[in-house]
Amino acid sequence: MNRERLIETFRNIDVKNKTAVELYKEISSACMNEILSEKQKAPVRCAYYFSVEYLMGRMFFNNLLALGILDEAREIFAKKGFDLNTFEDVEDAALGNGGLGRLAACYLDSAANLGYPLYGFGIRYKYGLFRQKFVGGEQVEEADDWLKTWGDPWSVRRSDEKIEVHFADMTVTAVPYDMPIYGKSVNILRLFQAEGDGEAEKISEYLYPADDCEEGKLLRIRQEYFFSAAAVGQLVQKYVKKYGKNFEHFPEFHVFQLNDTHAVFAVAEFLRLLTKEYRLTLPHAAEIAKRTFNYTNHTILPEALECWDVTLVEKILPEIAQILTRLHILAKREWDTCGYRKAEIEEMSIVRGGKYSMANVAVYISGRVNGVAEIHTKILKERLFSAAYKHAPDKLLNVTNGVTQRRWLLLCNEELANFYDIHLGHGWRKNLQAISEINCDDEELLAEFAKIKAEKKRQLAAYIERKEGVKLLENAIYIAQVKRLHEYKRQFMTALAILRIYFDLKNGKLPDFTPTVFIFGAKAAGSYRRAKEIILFLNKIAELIANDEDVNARLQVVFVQNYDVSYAEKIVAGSDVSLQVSTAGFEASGTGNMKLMMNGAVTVGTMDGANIEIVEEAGKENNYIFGATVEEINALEGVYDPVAFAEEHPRIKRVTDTLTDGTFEDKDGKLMDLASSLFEQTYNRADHYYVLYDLLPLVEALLKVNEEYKDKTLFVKKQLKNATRSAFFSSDRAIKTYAEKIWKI
Ligand code: 26Q
Repeated sequence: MNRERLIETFRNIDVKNKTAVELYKEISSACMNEILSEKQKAPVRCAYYFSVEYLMGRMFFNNLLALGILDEAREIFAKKGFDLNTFEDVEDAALGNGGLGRLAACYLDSAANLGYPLYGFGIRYKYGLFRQKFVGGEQVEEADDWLKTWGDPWSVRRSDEKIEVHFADMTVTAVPYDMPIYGKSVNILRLFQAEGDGEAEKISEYLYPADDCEEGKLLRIRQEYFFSAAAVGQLVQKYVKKYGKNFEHFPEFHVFQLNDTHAVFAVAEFLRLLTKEYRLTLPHAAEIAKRTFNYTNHTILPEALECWDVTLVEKILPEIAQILTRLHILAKREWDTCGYRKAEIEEMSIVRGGKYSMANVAVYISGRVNGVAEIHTKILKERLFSAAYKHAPDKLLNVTNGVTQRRWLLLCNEELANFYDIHLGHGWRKNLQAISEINCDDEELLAEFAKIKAEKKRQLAAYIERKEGVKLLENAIYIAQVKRLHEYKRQFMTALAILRIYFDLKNGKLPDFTPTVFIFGAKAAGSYRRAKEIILFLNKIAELIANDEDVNARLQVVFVQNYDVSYAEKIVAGSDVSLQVSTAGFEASGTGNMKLMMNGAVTVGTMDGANIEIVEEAGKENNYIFGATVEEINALEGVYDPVAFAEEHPRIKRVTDTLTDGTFEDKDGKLMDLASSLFEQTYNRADHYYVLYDLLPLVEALLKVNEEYKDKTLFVKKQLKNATRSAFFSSDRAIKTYAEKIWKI
């Protein structure tokens, strides 16, 4: 890319009489021209990332940063009287639900920046993750028409590379849109759009807003097969053109990474092509697939493990169903000859109870299967995939997640980046590990860091005031819990903890309480009733506290609307404390925890997911760990009685009573339902996620934070320790691990 030429183009752009949208398109196109002019050596061996979600966020600032031209562009346009920050209104590319989709985006960023040939495949949804509004405290969803206003200047439509995908009842054209990912190498995210008659186009219309829960099966299967088949079809076609029909060498040039089971149909399509079109035997084709595919698991929640009815798949994809059933028989035969026990074979089977277990397909065919944090991988080995692990221990490995410091530090916290520049030079920008050399005992550095945090908090408060019309308390501790809304993430427990603190404040039990603001951001899947009730409950608590003169100068709750990547950028930079309070064993990793840490928030968290590794790096003494461990949770199973537990603990009962005693208006019984989730067997056991069990320990941890925060130097030191010990959680480290241990690229 020719920097001088791009700067010249910027200088020549006339800003007068142009709308922001016109300017956005013009500047973006100028950058795209440079990016696309880059000559790429075609690498021999490439990795391909198959993901049904990519939560890219806003591309503009990220791309200008990658081009090394962001500061200069700001200056050039400022001189012309145009503030580039205007583009903070550009909509996010929100083609993902949460962690798994954002992880894919971070990984693409890191691979390009490190020069690894990693290409992404996915779906170009017309509507991304819904936009969220609150009406009367309740979530209302609106379609995310993300292309409408600002368009998509960062992608190129490639009609010349379209490919047909066949279903029993329709044929769909998959048209690629290529989004270059600029770095040391220019990689590509290829998203397919479904075209054809009305029914066909529906396939790429909506992102499934279901996080960890099963719904809308038929369309979901169509989506998964649609992009998997398009991607595999193209790669196989290109290979045959170049190297002929001997597939022996296919795995030397291709390595596939399945981002959870959502693209497991790629396995079936690959086998279908090799057997039906190129006449290989199934065992032979499977042997080649085994050298090509790998699988990352992101969740152990049973309701999120994809199992598709055999009859359903047979109906729209008969050949694929046939392949999967034959694969089932082949795998069984293999396990039989290798002496697997009957129970093990049952556990690992591809067809189970009339359904295809997509995870079992993935585990059988993959060379490597990985979990996303140490504890999660351990659970995969001991529970979910124990039989596979016993017979092939090397198949399972851990790659702890990471986040890109380019978006989650350089872009969102320029002030902290400058601080590192001043004290370390620029080396840390290429090798994040260098930030650990900051001396956290140096009082001047602590004072500087404290100033930066204060500034980021001020910016966050201004942003929230603009977006929500709520003025945050000043000189308060900012505590953030931002993530998808789910029972296992226990926003509900935080709500009850806040009520506990509220009552203690009212009763005069906390005379020295430091003012505290709880900031929540979360979307609930549209069909997830209980998650929506938790949002309502939190909004009611926010209102109760805001209207109570006794406490509202010391305690505040704000639930921001439409939490997304861009909102996250503000919140992670402007928070003091990161809440990561999932029931131990349930959060595979978490990545928001890493983003907040990187920006110097201390963690109040359970020993779950990557929290464990976070406190290993930053020191337990610099964080606030509380609650039951996985072992303790396991021991409670069948013994724990939440009704008795609440009776024994009046401090708990007082707050759970608010759900039913008229503290809040509850005409339609939504809060009543929340109470039922704690005390009655519903679709889960009573208090399935041990909300009450960990509640008082959470309150204690929060009060400890509140106390320690008063000693500014002590607290800031903890924060700086966290920020400067976060290098391990860079996605650069994670991608290097994938490249070395799995992809061999
Ligand atoms: C399943 C069946 C049918 C329809 C949809 C789904 C479905 C959709 C989305 C299942 C799971 C998801 C998303 C899972 C996810 O985001 N998991 C998160 O992945 C992160 C990256 O590894 C982890 O950090 C989080 O801990 C994990 O929750």
